[in-house]
Amino acid sequence: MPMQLYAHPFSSYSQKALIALYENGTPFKYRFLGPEDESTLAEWMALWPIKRFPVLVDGGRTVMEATIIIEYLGLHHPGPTRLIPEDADAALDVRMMDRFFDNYVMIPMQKIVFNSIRPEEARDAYGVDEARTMLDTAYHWLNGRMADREWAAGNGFSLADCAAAPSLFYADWVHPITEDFAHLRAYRQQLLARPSFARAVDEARPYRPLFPLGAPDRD
Ligand SMILES: N[C@@H](CCC(=O)N[C@@H](CS)C(=O)NCC(=O)O)C(=O)O
Repeated sequence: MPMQLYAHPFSSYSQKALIALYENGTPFKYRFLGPEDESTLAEWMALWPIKRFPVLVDGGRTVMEATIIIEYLGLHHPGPTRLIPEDADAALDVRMMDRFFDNYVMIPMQKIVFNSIRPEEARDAYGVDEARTMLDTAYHWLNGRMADREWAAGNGFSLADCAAAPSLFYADWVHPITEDFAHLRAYRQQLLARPSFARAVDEARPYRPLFPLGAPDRD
């Protein structure tokens, strides 16, 4: 029985895990979470009552959280692309940047998106302002960091870049990375050119009309 990934192609955290699977050509069964497949949805909700995806099932083991899924793949299904360095100290940098992208890019980006689909009276303008300020600060810091680096941490493509790719992809849609941040824009383009992420972006293309704030005509 191959591993199974409960995911949706348009979901940023699903893409993060998919990049790791595609990097290494790891075989898995895509358990597509869509409203038309109630039984897959029910299986996923039974596996993870918190109702967040992606979720990976490998034999009797259920693994939640995109970062931990990538850590699990590296331990139990390693491939030619090592996404977490063997050296423990170098691995700290990778994990630090993974946390950075989740906490300070992905979460504020999602806050802006989710706010837009709330009923008008439940919207949180203050929270959205805070999220935009956080993105501005994150862009500024990242732009400096990426001035003399190819990838977010270490010398090669890593878990940190798996987190960076979808978070910067969607963050730029909701809060544009302006021309002031040339290094960060170049890094985002480089991520888009990485075949594993390009595949995830292509698979998600049909869902762009569903983007609540309107998807731009690019990328
Ligand atoms: N911390 C989780 C976050 C996962 C997450 O928020 N996934 C989104 C899809 S991108 C989700 O499940 N959304 C469903 C919802 O908010 O109801 C991870 O790293 O995997």
